[in-house]
Amino acid sequence: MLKQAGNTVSVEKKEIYDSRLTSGARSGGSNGDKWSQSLQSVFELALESQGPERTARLLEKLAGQLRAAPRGVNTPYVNTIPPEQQAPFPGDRDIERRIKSYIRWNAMAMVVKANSTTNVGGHISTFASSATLYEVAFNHFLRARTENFSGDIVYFQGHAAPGMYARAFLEGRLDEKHLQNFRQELAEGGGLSSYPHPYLMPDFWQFPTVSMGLGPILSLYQARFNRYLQARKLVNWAGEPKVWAFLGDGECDEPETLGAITLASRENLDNLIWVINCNLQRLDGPVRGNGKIIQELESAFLGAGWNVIKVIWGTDWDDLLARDKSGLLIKRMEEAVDGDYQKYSVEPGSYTRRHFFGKYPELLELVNHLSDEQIQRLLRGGHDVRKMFASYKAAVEHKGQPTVILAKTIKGYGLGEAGEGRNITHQQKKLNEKELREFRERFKIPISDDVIAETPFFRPPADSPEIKYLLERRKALGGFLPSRRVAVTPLDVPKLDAFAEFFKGSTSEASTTMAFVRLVSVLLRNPAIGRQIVPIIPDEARTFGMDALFKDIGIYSSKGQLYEPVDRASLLYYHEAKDGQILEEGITETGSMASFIAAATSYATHGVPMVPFYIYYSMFGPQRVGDLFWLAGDIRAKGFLLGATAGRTTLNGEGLQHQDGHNLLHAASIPTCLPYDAAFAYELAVIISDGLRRMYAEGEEIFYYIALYNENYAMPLMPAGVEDGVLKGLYKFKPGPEGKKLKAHIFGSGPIINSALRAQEILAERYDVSADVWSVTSYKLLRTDAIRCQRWNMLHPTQPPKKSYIEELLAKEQGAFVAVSDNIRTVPDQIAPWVPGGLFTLGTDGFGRSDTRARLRRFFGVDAESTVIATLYALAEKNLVGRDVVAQAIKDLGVDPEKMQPQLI
Ligand SMILES: Cc1ncc(C[n+]2csc(CCOP(=O)(O)OP(=O)(O)O)c2C)c(N)n1
Ligand SMILES: [Mg+2]
Repeated sequence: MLKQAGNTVSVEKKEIYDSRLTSGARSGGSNGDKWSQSLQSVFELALESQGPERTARLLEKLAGQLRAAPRGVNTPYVNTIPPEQQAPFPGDRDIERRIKSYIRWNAMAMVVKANSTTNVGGHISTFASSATLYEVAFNHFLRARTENFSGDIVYFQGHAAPGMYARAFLEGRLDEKHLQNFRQELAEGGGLSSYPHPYLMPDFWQFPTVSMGLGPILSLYQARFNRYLQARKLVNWAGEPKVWAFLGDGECDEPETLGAITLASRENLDNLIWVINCNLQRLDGPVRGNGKIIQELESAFLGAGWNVIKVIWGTDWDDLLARDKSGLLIKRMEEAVDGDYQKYSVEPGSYTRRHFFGKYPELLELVNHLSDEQIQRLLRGGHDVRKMFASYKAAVEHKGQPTVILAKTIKGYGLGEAGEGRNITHQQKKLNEKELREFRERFKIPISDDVIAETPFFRPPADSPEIKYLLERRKALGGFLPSRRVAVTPLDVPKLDAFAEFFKGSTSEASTTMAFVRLVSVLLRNPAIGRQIVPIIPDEARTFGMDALFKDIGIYSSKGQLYEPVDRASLLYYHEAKDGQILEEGITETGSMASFIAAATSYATHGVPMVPFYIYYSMFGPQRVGDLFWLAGDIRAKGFLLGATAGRTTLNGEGLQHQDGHNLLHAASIPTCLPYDAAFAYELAVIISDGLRRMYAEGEEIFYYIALYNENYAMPLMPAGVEDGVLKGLYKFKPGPEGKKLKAHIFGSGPIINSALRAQEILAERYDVSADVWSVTSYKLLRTDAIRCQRWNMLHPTQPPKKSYIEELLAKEQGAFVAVSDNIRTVPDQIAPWVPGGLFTLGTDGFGRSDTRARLRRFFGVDAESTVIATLYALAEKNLVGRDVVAQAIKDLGVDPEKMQPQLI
């Protein structure tokens, strides 16, 4: 029975496949018609013999069974495009094969060479499996930027980088020296970066991809951002660029890869094409040894509403499938798991004959005419240029949905015993002479025996048919790829006086978040750059008081607003519009960050500078999606990141998971990021105004991280001449009173500067101490400047030493220095080595808790009283006051010396 049932299933699948062959209809074509005719006649018979009521009951019962029946979302394990619907391949297959073989060789040679003298690593087998996927795309589809066209956007799989370099070598864009120095970037003359890194190769790479999952999610949001630019008429493209992402099947394990795919179908992103190289292996072994990654991905993508094109079998299989009348071949294809297929790629043809075809005698007969050698060479779809061309063509022509191409390949294809299909192949970096000879023979590389051991690079002469063909193809497609070009007109950014209202101070209380929202509204109204502003929010606009912007500038929605919003009558209604300016991303920090990056690189990608302001819960910033923050540095992003509701004690009620006291440190670790911790509205205005100048007028490829807080207090008037200090990271905000016995200095940042200011009063009134209060806007910038000077001094020991900004500024200051921060102590400690006589730091180390700000600040020891005690203690440490004074202050100020430790370990 079971066997019969199995057969029935496979025969049905065979019928479906056959029907595709004959009618091409995905739904089953004529086969479907037969079924519908049969059901119709049974229905009519029932109606006639049983009457309408009983027929209705019978049908209801059947419908009930249908609802309960399990329904998968898979099509048979064969190519989606049947042979007769396949677009013919327009290229010269022989020349393209030779070009591809040379690229294969050079890609392998650069890794092998590098590892013959160094241990710098590299990957051979990823590109070996995807060479055809890339070559067909390069020769026929990927369009570069030209005067009239913005250029397709291509995310290359990071580990396939050697293949891209090897192609650029044939194109004459790179020379032997570059290839020789693969992964040796510090060698004389420079070298090639391991993976796509725009920071390291700014004229070549556009998009970093090697942290798995980031390329895919960036590509999704990039495709959507392209639509946003068009909807807002910020670009005027003759044709819409396609966004292509090449990724690995193992990479699909990353939540970033699959986690946002419904965005693409929801937004009808038919400008997006993913090519997943299903070589069935990842780093350690099979991706789904016990299952089928292609089928698993197919159901995920079909379920998510994508157009799915499977390219599983090469042309050789078409004949076998056509001749198999029993449906057994498809049944066998479906029975075998990926672990089996990997084994077939490693074993000789005789093994596949015995174990794959041999399971059913009919299948053995089907391949009787093939030698073992021919069986072994039966191509997988991803290695067949004709199949790949047809799938790409179908993808670029598909309307209304994004497309994913699932191409089956063999990892390490062509490496033979050196790694083809082997579990070790991902790490294979060396080939012995025998293996090199085999590789050469297989791909017919004209390299002689006497030099083969040196793995020389091979480039045919410039006038060879191969080079001419390759250059002609790229010319027809607009030029070379990958290629990064920055040709952008500077923006006419507002001068500082445009922000005058923020310098006046206010008696009414406000938070820095409120000041920021106000500042964005000012910028949005600016005639020169208002339209370039891109506010990005992950479902927190109301938290930050940004809902006021909804009505003014609208929330971007490709569908406009199809419903009457419930709050339509109110002033601040939820206003979605086709040309809306706000990107309201929903609850996805990853997606929001991907949007930020698309906007932040628009100056390079499209030559259209955009000014993103991405505001989010500070805790869910760098620590949540730190790898994307890091990537923002590599990709040379420009824009503003606003870590709102920062501060371990300032955001008080939300407790441990929300209270951020350390993301400034994460941000500080990114080389191109300027982290600022602003205390006052005018600081914010000075920082943002200068950021606009540096990034969009001067063209610096940097970005800003600004901590914003939600504590309300009166915003002071800007003291004269502090702009430079605000930008450099430190300035004296309020000197202590004259005529006191003792001198001290308190560094404060963000709202905690108010602890310093109250401590200043107490110290003066009760302890005869004049404490200057300084605002520290950026510990990182002070530190980097100091390190730069220190390093120069070390390397130029006999020359007059340079002094950093902080050293200059504090040189003449006397007394004790204390820092108080709503962040962990490591944040202020960054500058300790350059503070005269050392720095005593108060911070919020340990987990946060829910309570009032007052109690939290006492608990962590960052309130005014704790700051007074710390200042007296720092003075006592210098023997400037007696320890009894400190003991008395602890009593006077009511601080419990035995209170709980916030940080236990
Ligand atoms: C986020 C992240 N985790 C881990 C790695 C290490 N790593 C590099 S390649 C690789 C396997 C990739 O497999 P797959 O995506 O199938 O690509 P293939 O090389 O097979 O084409 C892993 C785990 C990485 N680069 N990024
Ligand atoms: Mg793989």
